[in-house]
Amino acid sequence: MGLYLGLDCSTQSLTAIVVEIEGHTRRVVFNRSLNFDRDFPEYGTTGGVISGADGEVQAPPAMWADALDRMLGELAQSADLDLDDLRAISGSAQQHGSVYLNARAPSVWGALDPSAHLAPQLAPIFSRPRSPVWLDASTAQQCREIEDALGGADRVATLTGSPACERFTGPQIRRFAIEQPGAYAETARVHLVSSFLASLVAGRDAPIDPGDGSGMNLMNLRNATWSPEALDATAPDLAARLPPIVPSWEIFGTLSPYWQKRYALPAAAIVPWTGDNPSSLIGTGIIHDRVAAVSLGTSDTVFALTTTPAASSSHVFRSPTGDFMNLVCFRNGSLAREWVRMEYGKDWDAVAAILESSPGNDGWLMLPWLEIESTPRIAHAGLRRFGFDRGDAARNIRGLIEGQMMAIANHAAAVSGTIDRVIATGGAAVNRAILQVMANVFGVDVYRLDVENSAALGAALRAYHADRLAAGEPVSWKTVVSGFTEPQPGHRVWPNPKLVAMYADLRRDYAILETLHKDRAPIC
Ligand code: ADP
Ligand code: XUL
Repeated sequence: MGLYLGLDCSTQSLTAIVVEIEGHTRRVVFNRSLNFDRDFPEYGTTGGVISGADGEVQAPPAMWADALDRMLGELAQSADLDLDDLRAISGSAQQHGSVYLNARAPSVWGALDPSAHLAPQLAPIFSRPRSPVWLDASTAQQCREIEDALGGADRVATLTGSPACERFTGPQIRRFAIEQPGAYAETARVHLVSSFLASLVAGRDAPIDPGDGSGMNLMNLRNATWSPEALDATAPDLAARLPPIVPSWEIFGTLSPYWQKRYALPAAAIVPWTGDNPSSLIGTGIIHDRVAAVSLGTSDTVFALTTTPAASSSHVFRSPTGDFMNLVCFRNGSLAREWVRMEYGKDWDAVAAILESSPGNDGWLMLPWLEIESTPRIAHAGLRRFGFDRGDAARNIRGLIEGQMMAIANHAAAVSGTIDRVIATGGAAVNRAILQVMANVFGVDVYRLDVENSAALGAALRAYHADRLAAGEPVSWKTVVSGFTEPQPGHRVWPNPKLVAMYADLRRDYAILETLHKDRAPIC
């Protein structure tokens, strides 16, 4: 019997999924989440992060380590599992965030005391106690400087897959190197959240995979190697501070002696971790043409697999299959939905009833930019309401959620030419009423999958894929995802043709408003 563990360290939580795969047996046998705010209140996060001045949004890397420790402890105590069968482990994490380590890190995580908690033992290794994460929007100036040095936004996009973006790792490293040169000099290694956690699991310095490496503005997208000119444009002596990039399926170590002794776990193979979106590509099984995934997590993203990157997509990443994936990311995702729900004192059932009661919001639109937005890039944060005011709960709720779905559908055209089906994932995908709006706005069937955390599932399936490859028994990606990601008829949400026609008109109006207002300040 083969067990494979996938971990996902997202913005708000850490999830672990174990799959059992042997012959025709394919099932999830462990699925648990720890929420950072609720389960680790001592770190003082809200939504998993700590917001500061000037658009800074950070998180303590020690919190992620603490969550990993607790999760592996819970896994080890799970009476239903024979963990001697655990063959391989992989993971994913929120993209772009960076962890800064001094030269002591390798000796510390190579000699951890298994009788003691992980996080306090890591205290000596950080050259920066907090990690900037993907919500950080403090690096506009560094983005401009990098683009100037490399010949403009289009050139950066062609080279690295994306124009210089505030949340991407390169601009974040540049700001740190310029503003805290002493601490940068102390930094021997810059990890992504994914490769940092992979290092903790393996007890050694982990590589970065091309999927998450392409969210940095530092990797040459075509050949998946560090781009010397991008590194030079970012910070001094950066090459020596970055881990190597290796193929997503190249096993680089085994579960470290710390975990083996602490929780009596076996020496399972460790497969490089990747970003949450690349991992979700596997966990949603969207390895076919004309299918897009929409992730309604802290961020909303829409993405699709491609063999040839689209020039129109705002981001092109490498996918864990070795191909490419086009992706568009919206910063105002679940937190904006959560805000409008709380602002008007509703629970999710009441929100669903409001969405169902008057689809199309009687033609009234809202640009749902509660916080600064990445798609489109806007100059000033703030909701823009057209035809109604702040006092009307139903119109505000519908306006915000319908606006989000119209934005996703409009920008999805840059990700995949024709979309026949959407797979919805992320925390808000449990809300059928939101998926109904999505189906009507897109005009195609929307499916939710049985396993909600597609990033953690993707990580477990990637562990299986790499393990079989290393054993000389490679399995196709189609085989890897089968039994876990087939859309189930009971989870199908189909569009209503009359509403599809109505939203087609509204989507055109929405696109016009978006263009007109992205550079203007809100008026109310
Ligand atoms: P991430 O992986 O980015 O940390 P998740 O994918 O776990 O986030 O999604 C968490 C979000 O899911 C919460 O912020 C919450 O707003 C949203 N959510 C949870 N349940 C519902 C629901 N029934 N309807 C809409 N949104 C929900
Ligand atoms: C993608 C992005 C977010 C994070 C957090 O570019 O910034 O989706 O990966 O989930």
